[in-house]
Amino acid sequence: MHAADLDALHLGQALALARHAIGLSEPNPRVGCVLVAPDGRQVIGEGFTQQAGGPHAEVMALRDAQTRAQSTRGATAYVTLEPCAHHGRTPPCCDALVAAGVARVVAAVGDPNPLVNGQGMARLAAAGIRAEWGPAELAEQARELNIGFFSRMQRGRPWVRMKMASSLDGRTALADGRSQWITGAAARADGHAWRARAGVVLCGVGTVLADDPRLDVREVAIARQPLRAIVDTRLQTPPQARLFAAGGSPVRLYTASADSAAAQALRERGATLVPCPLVDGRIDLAAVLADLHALACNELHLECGPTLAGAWLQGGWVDELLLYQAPVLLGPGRPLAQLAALPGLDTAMRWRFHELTRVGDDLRLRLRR
Ligand code: AOF
Ligand code: ZN
Repeated sequence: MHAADLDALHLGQALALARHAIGLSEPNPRVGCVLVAPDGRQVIGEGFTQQAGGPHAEVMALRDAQTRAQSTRGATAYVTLEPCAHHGRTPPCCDALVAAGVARVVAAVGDPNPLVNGQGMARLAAAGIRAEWGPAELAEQARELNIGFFSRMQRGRPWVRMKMASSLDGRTALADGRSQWITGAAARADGHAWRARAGVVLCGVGTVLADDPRLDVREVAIARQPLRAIVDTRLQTPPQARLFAAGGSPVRLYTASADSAAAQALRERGATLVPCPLVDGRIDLAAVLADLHALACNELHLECGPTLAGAWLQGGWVDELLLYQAPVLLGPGRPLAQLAALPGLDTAMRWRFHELTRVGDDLRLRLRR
């Protein structure tokens, strides 16, 4: 095998490791690291990012090499993100790689964190390490895996993914609101896996009143539950809602009326109330995103009814649609989103298919602008 193929192979292995950090490392990026002996072939250490505040991928891989009694002198480190050069909650990975005598580092993509951003590679080079970038297609995959982290660092807001489930004719429920179940069990479990990777799962008070959801992750094993958030302009969330059942993750309520008796009752149930400005009588979604950014949310997972879904869409805030479509026709029923009538087709909000997969008997469509 040629050296370039070996690089692609090992960086690919590092990327596979990085996927193990999904639902674990947030708000830190999902990063994987593979250490390879000077012969360029033997893998001597593997690691991926742990819980925030815990060790980064490189440190885990170096520890793994130690456990396997392998020398890291002259080794190559394949990392899916430029190693950090800053003192955050943990010391710089660059320093750990230098101290371990690593001769070469191949990174998939630069760290968009302004505290790192190029300085990691520069610091490695200054220490005499050959610091190189891997192949372009792996850069794209490493970036894609951390699309929320890149969004937070580069755009100052979370990546907004809206989950929906509909019939073939685009209905999310019968006219009377009944919606259990349009899609099958496999699609519902898949939806939970997407919840699990989010920093925050959000719905509107309409959904709370109609479905009394828990908004937690149940169908898949996870290391941490995402935060939960409700957009509730007039504070109609009942204090008895299942959201507040013991043992759940924190709940944030975005509201215009944070000082009423209702507010006090909800605070007593453990909710955090976030007063927000109104735009045309509705919570300003830009303020919601700003609050979630301040909480270091990388990926925001929306599961809204048609009114709130329409507001997110018409505000232009939705980066990705995650649409499960069941092979069923419902006739009259509720639409995916309440949208204003168009003056003509040329003004329609157009999406492109990003990924299409069959999940059980349903289709999973991922779309982006
Ligand atoms: C790496 N390897 O595996 C990850 C990195 O507060 P800290 O110390 O955990 O630092 C968090 C920052 O470190 C994070 O914002 C990102 O820039 C970088 N993440 N870096 O070298 C890793 N997860
Ligand atoms: Zn690091």
